Amino acid sequence: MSQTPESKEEKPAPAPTRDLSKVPVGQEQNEAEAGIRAKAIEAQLKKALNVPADDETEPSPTKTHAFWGTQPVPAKPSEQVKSFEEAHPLEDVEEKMKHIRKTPLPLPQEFEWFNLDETNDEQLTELYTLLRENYVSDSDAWFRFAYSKPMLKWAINAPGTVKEYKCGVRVAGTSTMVAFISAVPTVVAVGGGEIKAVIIDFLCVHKSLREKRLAPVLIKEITRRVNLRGTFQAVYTAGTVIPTPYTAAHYYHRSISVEKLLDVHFTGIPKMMNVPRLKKLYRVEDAVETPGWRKFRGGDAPVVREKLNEYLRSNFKVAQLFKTDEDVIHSFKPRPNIVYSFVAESPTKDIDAFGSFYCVTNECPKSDKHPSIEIGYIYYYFTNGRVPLVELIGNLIVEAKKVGMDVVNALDVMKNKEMFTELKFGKGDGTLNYYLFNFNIPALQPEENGIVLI
Ligand code: MYA
Repeated sequence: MSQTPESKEEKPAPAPTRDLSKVPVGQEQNEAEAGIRAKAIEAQLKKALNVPADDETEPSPTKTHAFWGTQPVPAKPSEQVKSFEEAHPLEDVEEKMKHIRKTPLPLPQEFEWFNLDETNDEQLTELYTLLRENYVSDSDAWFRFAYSKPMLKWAINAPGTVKEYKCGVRVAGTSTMVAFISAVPTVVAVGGGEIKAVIIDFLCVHKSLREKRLAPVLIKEITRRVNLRGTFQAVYTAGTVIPTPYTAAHYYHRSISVEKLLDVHFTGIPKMMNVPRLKKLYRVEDAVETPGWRKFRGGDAPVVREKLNEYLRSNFKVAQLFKTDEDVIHSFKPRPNIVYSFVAESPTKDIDAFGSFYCVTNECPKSDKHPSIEIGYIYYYFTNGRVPLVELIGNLIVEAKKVGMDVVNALDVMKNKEMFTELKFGKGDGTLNYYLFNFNIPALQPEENGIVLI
């Protein structure tokens, strides 16, 4: 089956990505509440970071990235190596070890560091609220991510993570959280080798504290904490372009709840189309027909781990690896409204294919018809060929509809491009940049990238 001209014409409305660069930065009412002395704080943050205060700064072309210019990342694309044989860390670990600061970076006196305890509901609610009100939305504010509390708990609590990796900043002596960054340990296959790394996620600064150089303090502090535990590389994604992405992936969207997506302006009606025709186009089967298709179970972990790692290693130049069964169970054991995973078993009980998606609610503050839409994101998968990729992802769309997803999103990473046309995914306008910290690798095409972050 090929994509119809009508669906090609469909132009999805801006979908949420991690790009916050377009969102207005406000000095809002909470500023007064938090008792923020903006200018003084900015100066103190700059001092903590060793960034000169404005009045001390000489205009200079190198100021473009006052922070990133000091970090172990390629400053620009021309500094990226050209082949994996040349791939290398940018900082010498032994040298670095000698200079790791033992105490947290100083914060302005109004604020203090704290390690978020996600088992404490009050603290989890603080994180949920911070992110809901200050994390990522699209440029027109039609959509904003609202990671649920159970989703956050799952995402920041991968095996091997430690309390210092859930790094919060709050107003001193209160529970008011104003910033956050998290790390979870992982292993990344790079070229033929592997590196121990952390995934950095959920960097967020309250809107009232934006552009005061707090983000670099958070990044330096999490780097310090991760270094102290003997890890010197990280992987992360952002909508924003900073020095220097190793690839840039694009979002594709597969409509399920056609009318709802139109109502909230997630999609529009393409020329020569009407609602009944769109509904017919995007109709989804009620059940999966692949023989042996069933939910992933904990007992599948050893086989899924082995086959998934092999698939990721052999098909992509950079990929996340799952080193233990515990990692696989944590990442893929089905959890309602968080993550769903399935396998296709052969008659001889071999696992021939595996697929998963995770769920994020997107609130629609401007819609008077629907408060939110549910988005399923294609996550990790493998198939040995008995179940073609189109069938595997098609099955995930059926499962996504069964659990109430309104749309399925996928990046053009892994082999996803091979199924977009047949499964009627349309290109959105979101771009997600991928980065490695302290490891210089060549620039890649998105389809050479085997990493999907939450
Ligand atoms: S991506 C999601 C990021 N979060 C959001 O988009 C949520 C909404 N936005 C905000 O909360 C703020 O705008 C943020 C910036 C916090 C993003 N990644 O404090 P500032 C640089 C890295 O004055 P603010 C995710 O979670 C910017 O270029 N750097 O700015 C992965 C400038 O540096 P330079 C960023 O707007 C995060 C400096 O910050 C980002 O108030 C991976 C300005 O600081 C960004 N997304 O706050 C983090 N946006 O002058 C890196 C701006 O040099 C991890 N900047 O251009 C690195 C690995 C660390 C661990 C290593 C272990 C070994």
